[in-house]
Amino acid sequence: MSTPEGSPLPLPALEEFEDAGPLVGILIGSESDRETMDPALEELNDRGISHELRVLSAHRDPRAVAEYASTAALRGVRVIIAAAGMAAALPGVVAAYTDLPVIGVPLTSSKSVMGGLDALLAIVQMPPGVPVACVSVNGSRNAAILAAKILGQGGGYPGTPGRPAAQL
Ligand code: RP5
Repeated sequence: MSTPEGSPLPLPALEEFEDAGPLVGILIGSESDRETMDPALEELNDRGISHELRVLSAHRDPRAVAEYASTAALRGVRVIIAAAGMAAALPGVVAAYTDLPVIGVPLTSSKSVMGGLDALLAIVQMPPGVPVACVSVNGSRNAAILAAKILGQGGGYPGTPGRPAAQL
C-alpha cells in the first residue's frame, strides 16, 4: 500500500501502537470490580510502575478482550492482571490471546453464590498449556506485588532468544 507519492503508509492497525503502553495492564470484568482493585493500583503507584485499567468482560465483550490481549505486548505491556468474579473467564481468555504472563485475581461479588470460591476455581483450573497465575480471593495487592517481581526478572532464562548460553 502506497501514497500517490510512493511513500508507504503505516498499517492502520499499527498506528495505535505509536504511544508506548504501560508495563502492567489491569483488566476487570465489571465496573463493580473496580473498588477491589484499589490496593493493586496503590501498590503499583507506590512502586512507580506504569499501569492502565480497563473494564472488559470476557463474556459480555469477548472481542474487545481478544483485541486487548493480542495487542498488549506490542504496546509495551509486560504483565497483565485480570480480575473477575463469578464464572471468572477473563484471566484464562486473556492468556489464550497473549504470551505475556497473566495474573488472575478471583473476586467476591454481590452476585457470587460461593463467596469467591467460584471465581477462584474458574481461574485456577486452566487446561495444560495455558497457564494463569492466581492470587487469593480479592488479593489484588498481591497481584501487583507479583507483577512487580515478574518485571524485576530481566535476565531471561535458558532459551531466551538473543541471550548467549555462556551468560546463563
Ligand atoms: C463478573 O461478574 C464480573 O467480574 C463481576 O465480578 C461479576 C458481576 O458483574 P456485574 O453484574 O456487577 O457487572 O463477570
